[in-house]
Amino acid sequence: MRLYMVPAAPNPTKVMLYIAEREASGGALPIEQIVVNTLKGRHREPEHLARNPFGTLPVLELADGRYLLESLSIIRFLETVQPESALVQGDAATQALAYDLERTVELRFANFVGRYVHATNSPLGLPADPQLAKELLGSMSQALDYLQDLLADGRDWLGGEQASLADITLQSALQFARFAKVEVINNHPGLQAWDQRYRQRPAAQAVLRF
Ligand SMILES: N[C@@H](CCC(=O)N[C@@H](CS)C(=O)NCC(=O)O)C(=O)O
Repeated sequence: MRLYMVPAAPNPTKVMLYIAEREASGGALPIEQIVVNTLKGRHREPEHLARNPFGTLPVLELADGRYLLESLSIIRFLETVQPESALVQGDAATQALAYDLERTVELRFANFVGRYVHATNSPLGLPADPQLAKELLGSMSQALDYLQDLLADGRDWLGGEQASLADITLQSALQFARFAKVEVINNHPGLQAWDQRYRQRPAAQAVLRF
């Protein structure tokens, strides 16, 4: 299998951190990782569009040549195809809660961070939009309060004792903000502490560049 990705971009990082977490817990996944340089526009070239007509990353090429185009589907596939040491464990409700929390982080925070970065200090050179940036900061604040409240009982990770998909998605978004030198958790000391903790994990040390 091949993972087409680009370091520091949030959705590819989500899959890269997931793979590294699996490897750190002894579940090595045989996946070659290939960089598609978005800053040079390689994701818009025919070679990548043949894999994914939408031009986005990550893309996972399966052993039979088919492609998965969505980060969470890629993770779901890797959970299923090699279930020993899967990251999401437990009964149906526990597993559903893990995916639920990941979706909350993605849809109520990470999505806004991506747009906020491009509205303030876009790595792609997009024009700044201060009004939109202000609205996006407002949109992410409820999720930040919610995530910080989860940690208030002293747990290390968003879902409890074990780092989970939600932690991976949160860190992927925060790395993107650091990459663009944009601050999004400065009013949330509990999340800042979580951020320092997560970045010490072997998976984080192996994957994160910023
Ligand atoms: N929903 C997709 C989003 C993929 C996505 O938007 N990837 C970004 C990088 S984080 C990308 O490829 N952007 C380049 C573009 O849209 O042209 C996923 O979760 O994989």
